[in-house]
This record gives sequence, C-alpha cells and structure tokens, in this order.
Amino acid sequence: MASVLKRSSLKLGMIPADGIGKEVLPAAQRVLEALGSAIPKVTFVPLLAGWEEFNARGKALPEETIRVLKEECDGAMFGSVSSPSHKVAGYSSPIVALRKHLDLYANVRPVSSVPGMPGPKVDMVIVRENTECLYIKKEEIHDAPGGGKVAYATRQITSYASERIGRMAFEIALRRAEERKGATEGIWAGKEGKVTIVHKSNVLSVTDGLFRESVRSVYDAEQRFKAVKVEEQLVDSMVYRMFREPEIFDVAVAPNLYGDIISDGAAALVGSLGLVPSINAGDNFVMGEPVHGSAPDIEGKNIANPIASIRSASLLLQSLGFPEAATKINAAVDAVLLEGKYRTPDIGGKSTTTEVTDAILKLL
Ligand code: GGG
Repeated sequence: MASVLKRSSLKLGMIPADGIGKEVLPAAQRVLEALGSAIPKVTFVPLLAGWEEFNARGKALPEETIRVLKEECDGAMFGSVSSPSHKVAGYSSPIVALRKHLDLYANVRPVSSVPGMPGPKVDMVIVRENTECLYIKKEEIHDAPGGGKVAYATRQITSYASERIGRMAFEIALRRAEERKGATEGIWAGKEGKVTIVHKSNVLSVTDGLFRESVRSVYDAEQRFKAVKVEEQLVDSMVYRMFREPEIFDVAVAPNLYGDIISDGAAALVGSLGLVPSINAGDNFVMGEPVHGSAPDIEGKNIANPIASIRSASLLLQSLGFPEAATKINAAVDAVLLEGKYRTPDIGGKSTTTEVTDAILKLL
C-alpha cells in the first residue's frame, strides 16, 4: 500500500468530478479540516475531471490534474463520475484512467454492519484488482457474418497484477487478524485471518485460472501468510453465500469486474452504498473514493449521504500514517449512526448532507 511515512504537512488533490461527488467531497474536506492538530496542516488542491468537465472543455481527465497529483500531492480524494452508458467519441472514464496513471492497483473496500441499524452482521474487506480484467476497455464491433453485429471485449489477466493484488489481500488479512487479537467483540474477534479468492475458473479456466493460481502462488511462496486461511468461491456462489451468511467472509480478493459487482452487493447488506468507503491504493500513492456513483437523481438536493466519503477520508489518513485521526473520524461517524438522530434518506432518515456532516463535526 502507499507509504505510511508520517509527513509534516499534507497536500491533497480533491477531485469531486460529477453529481453528488460535488456535495460529498466538500463534506469530507470539512471533516479533515476539523481535525486540527490531530493531523499536519493540509493544503487542499481542487482538481478537474469527469463527464461534466469533458462536456465543458473537451477532456474528462485533464493532463494538469494528472501532473498535479503526480508531482505535488501526497494523496487525493475522488468523488463520483457519470460516464455515459453509450460510446462518446473522445470520452473515456476518468476514474479508470486515473487508477492506471497513478498505478493504483488495489481498490480496497471495507464493508461493515452499521451500529444501530438492522441487518446481518458483516465485517469484511473486498480487495478488488483495479487495473485490468475487462476494464482495459479493448472492445470492438463488427458486422456478423450471418447479419447483424458481433461485439468483442478483451479481458486481460496477468500473473503480475494478480500476484500483487493477492499479496495486498494477504497483508490486509494479517493486519486485521493482528488488530483483533485479544478483542472480545465483533464477528472476527480473536480469529485468524481468512482470504477468499473469487473467480469463475470452472468456465474461464484460462483467465480466471491464472488469477486464482497467481494469488495462490503468493500464498505458497511466503511463510508469513501461513497464519491466514485461504479458500475459494466461484463468483456466483460468492454472491449467494454473501447474502446468506456474510459473517463467514473476512477478506475477499477478486478480479476487477467481480470485485466491483460484489462490493455493491455487500453495500446492500449494510444498508446503503452511501456508507461504504474505499481507497485506491498503489505503492506510491493513495486516493480515497466513496464506492457509490454520481446519483444524478439526487444531485443538488443536499441529501446525499456524506458518510462513504468521510470514511474514505479516514482510510486515506490511515494509509498516510495517521491511524489515530482515522479512528477519531470513524468513532464520530459510528456515534452519529448509533444515535440515529441525523440520517440521510438512503438509510431511512430525513437529514441533509450538511446536517449529518455537522453532527459528525461536533464529535471531533
Ligand atoms: N465513486 C465511484 C463511482 O464514481 N462509481 C461510478 C463509476 O465508477 N462509474 C464508472 C464511470 O462512470 O466511469
């Protein structure tokens, strides 16, 4: 994961992009600002990207955004993007491109049940490979020999990318097991780590076969990982079991597309996509990002749930070497959820984005 060196000051790129990203990212910024001396002085650098930016100035991911992130920033936060569902000449998803430009090869998505809310007990982390699979976006369409059209998409799986995402998953499992040693509460209290490799190699025996074998090869090669249990699930049965008995999953590692899909499913288990954070992590850079999309239906209404973004800011701080500040944010969020007075409509409340953020700020 990104460097955990403590820094004396921080420069964070802020890329709200589209839709509710422009409402929830400022909420996360307010929380970071409220931490005061718990973290070094932060300079926030507003940066452009997104579908709206493409329509306004012709580039979904301006070169200046990439340059500033690479040359000037210690980390970043990304909001959400509204890529169209049809091909638009010259447009390509800026978040997919950013992950590649910055080599943010892991999308780490912790999903936990929410204090005070109904639902099953969940405490898992989905580790999604972030650079390849169908997201290399090599698609083509031709006239089909018998009439009509035929379209193809190339799916790329490399041993290199699969091994490094596997290593990240085993490291996270080791760290989680270490953190819960001696704990008495929680579904995983005191238990050893477990990594579930998600694939579909009974059908895609070459591509998913390589993913599965590469992740296993990392496990086989490193003695320290033997403290972690490893198992496998076909992606379809992963979805079934996740909904039937989510408590059995600790860390799940998956190729890009499966990881994207199962993490939205996992978000449904804990009440809302508006609660689930993520970080895009590489060896040299990290970018927080709520799992939810741009939600055009509620854009501009000040009712988007800011918690996924605020928790993503917490993950960012954790990765940058400020675990106490990260814990402080999480504790404030949990307390607000538990009290239940301020909740946005996605989790059954009537509060605004601003009210929920204010309630969290009061506890910092
Ligand atoms: N914050 C996650 C997000 O924006 N999800 C929507 C997404 O990634 N869509 C792909 C795209 O619009 O390019």
